[in-house]
Amino acid sequence: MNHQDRVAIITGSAQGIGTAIARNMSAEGAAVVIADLNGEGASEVAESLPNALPVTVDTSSEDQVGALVDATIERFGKVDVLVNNAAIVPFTEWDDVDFAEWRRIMSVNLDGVFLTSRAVYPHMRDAGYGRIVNIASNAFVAGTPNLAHYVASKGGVVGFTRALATELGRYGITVNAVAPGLTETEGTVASPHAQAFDFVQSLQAIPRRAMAVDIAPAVSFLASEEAAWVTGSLLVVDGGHTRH
Ligand code: NAD
Ligand code: 4PL
Repeated sequence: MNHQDRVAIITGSAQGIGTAIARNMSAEGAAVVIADLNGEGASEVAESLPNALPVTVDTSSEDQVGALVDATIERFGKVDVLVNNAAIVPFTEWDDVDFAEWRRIMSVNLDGVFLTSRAVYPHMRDAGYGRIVNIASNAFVAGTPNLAHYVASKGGVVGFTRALATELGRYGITVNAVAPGLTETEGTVASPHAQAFDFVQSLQAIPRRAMAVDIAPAVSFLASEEAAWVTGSLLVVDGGHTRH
């Protein structure tokens, strides 16, 4: 896709799927903001790309999200694209999730999506143009085990995607979601999810392990000018695991 002269904020882009999205959109011409809790990792990714700004941010903090958008406007003058990728990917039996853990997942995975969307909105509205792409999960479709709080947070993301699409269509702003399946990233290989790759692969139509680069092109499409007539949708990118 063509992202020349576009400015994109990608949250959680210091590693994993977020980095793959940022690299892909950068290669297609976008100026990218590498926004992550891990500031050191964000700087490393940004240094490897042309026209990239690293920002240290906790997306569950309203103040820090405000500062992220201010820094983007100061450096690049606008924000065309917001990719809400930052999330915590837990692995916990549902009845071992205490309320503090439930809230922690919700605050990053769902509150964070609200806060960043709310903060970029006035800029996109005034420009009459915007693309918001939220990273959900096929675990929302499948009800995958050991992820109940995470699945609930991603269900919230899909619902918010639909509602926000309704609210923002009149301003030239589209809002869509991408649902990856189990994908090899720094996060999943370091977690109990690493044990599930072979089993999940046996459920997919395409029998190989998903990599972060497999997810990025779907995001790039929904973030493009050409995707203007697609809004409120959920694009499942999982090698045919759920066939949704
Ligand atoms: P990861 O854990 O490898 O990387 C996540 C990144 O987000 C890290 O750089 C981390 O520092 C950052 N982050 C976490 N909390 C943050 C916060 N509060 N503020 C800012 N940054 C924060 O994750 P991943 O596997 O690349 O997953 C990326 C996205 O894809 C997530 O939304 C995840 O739910 C989704 N997803 C992943 C898989 C998978 O199997 N990897 C499957 C479906 C959906
Ligand atoms: C099928 O989003 O969708 C494990 C970990 N397995 O985070 C996910 C599946 C995981 C998933 C996910």
